[in-house]
Amino acid sequence: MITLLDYGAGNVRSVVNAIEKLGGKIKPVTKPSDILDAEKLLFPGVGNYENMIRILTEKNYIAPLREYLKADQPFFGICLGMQALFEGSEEDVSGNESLSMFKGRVNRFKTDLAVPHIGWNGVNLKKDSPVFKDVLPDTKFYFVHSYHIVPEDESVVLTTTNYDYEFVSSVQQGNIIGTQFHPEKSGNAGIKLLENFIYQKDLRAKKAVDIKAKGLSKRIIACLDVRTNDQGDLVVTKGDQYDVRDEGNVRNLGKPVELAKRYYEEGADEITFLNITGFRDFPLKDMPMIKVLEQTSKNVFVPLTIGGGIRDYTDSNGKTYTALDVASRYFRSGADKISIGSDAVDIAEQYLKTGKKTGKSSIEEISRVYGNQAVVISVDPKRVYVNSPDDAKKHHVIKTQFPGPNNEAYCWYQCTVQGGRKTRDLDAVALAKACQELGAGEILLNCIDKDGTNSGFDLELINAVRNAVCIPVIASSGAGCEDHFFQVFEKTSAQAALAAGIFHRKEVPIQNVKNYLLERNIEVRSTI
Ligand code: 1PR
Repeated sequence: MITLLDYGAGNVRSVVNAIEKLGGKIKPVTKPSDILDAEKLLFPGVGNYENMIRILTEKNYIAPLREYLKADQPFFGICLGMQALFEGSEEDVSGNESLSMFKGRVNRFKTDLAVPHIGWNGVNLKKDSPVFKDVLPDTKFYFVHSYHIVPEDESVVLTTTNYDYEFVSSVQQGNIIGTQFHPEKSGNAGIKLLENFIYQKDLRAKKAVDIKAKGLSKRIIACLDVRTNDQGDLVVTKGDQYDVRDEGNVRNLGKPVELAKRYYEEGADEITFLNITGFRDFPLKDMPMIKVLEQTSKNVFVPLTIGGGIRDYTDSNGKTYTALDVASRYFRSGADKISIGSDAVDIAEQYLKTGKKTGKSSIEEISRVYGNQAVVISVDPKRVYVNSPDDAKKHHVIKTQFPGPNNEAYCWYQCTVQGGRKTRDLDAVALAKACQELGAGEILLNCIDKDGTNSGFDLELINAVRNAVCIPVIASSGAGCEDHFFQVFEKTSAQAALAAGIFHRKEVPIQNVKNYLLERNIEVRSTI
């Protein structure tokens, strides 16, 4: 019996699914005394530190948690659930009192590398802990965070991880364990860790060790564009430059839940669902997408992103739902990140016009509650060719190696909304920068000209956006063979590459992409 401390901010469904898959039973904490009654306590924390401490305080959980920890009862804190063990965080401007079990604080990454630190990274093991029993030394785990702990007492360090510098990625003292990474999102290795926590009788580490690991991987993401076809079935489809119809019919490349499971088993590092007609309908009415997430998260233990239709909405009865309501529903259904497309363009335009943050946009509200790392901006740009930068003075113009139809030597990338149906007077670089300032944590960078063409990623676009922001960029659109992934990682600093068509049509297995990259010394997570 595992007692689960869910304070209501974030995706705990994956943790629950993982425990249940392992044969464990979950008892949720509903009142302070449940904490003291726990045999083993699991505390997954996602989102914003200040928000977490505020809720723990309001619910009167701080005192019983301290008592439980002081008694050295089995405890597993994940991400914020581990950070809460320390004395406070830079993320908490109000300076609330934390659990203060361990001396030390939580600081923001100080690095020129992309923050949040998102992706699969190795852990250098410092203690021979039963929690790591049968977990291979060169395993990678999934991280997603902008802050890391800085313990004062080195003896609590269980693992460290390298991201520009070495930071502490997990701690253990007696039966109290905390990881910065997410075991519930770390595939088989993470599930093994949770299994050890559940079933090992004695969790205490026996001796010190010093096992070194490799660094952060480039991520390979499988993307599923989902919509209802003319027969009313929810299908995975794929467009040619966003046109998903073939001889008038919506292409049907499979069922979302089945395909997602297949990609997980084949080694995808993340899975993204895009509800491509979400801009038309209210997504909370579109229950199939919620079911897709719920069912997928039962068997898929890597991060799940969902996009399409995330915006404020007023229904026919005049009831208003905020984008935060929509996102919350998706997080509760198993999503780890939400992706905003059309609404981000409106928000950025408004922000660039007024120069003011309203605090009320979907980007700001969702990142405030769930953290920046949970907010992805999906950009759908098209090339606009010009003869000279003077022809598009307002925009970020680049000199292109691929001149336009009339031999134009320059281009800029025009943002579109509603799946490329409407264009706006805003360029992709300006959009990405504005969204980063408003609190977005990652950019999913599509390119309509390249999408579905199998001709390779638009490296010029990726470099332009990547050089303008410090949040991670996912390169998307155009992958046609293994070498295109190598090119994108060799010639740009994109942190991840996403593909759809080649995976759906089984033209290139995910593992072939990874092998190809490994042979060329690009760090990726190997799943064999
Ligand atoms: O605007 O917030 O409702 O979100 C709608 C979302 O749906 C956006 O993320 C937008 O990119 C996406 N979308 C809308 N229409 C289409 C379409 O194809 N007709 N799909 C669409 C965009 C982009 C990728 C694609 C990759 C890789 N698809 O997911 O699958 O580019 O493709 P490839 O490897 O086959 O080249 P909102």
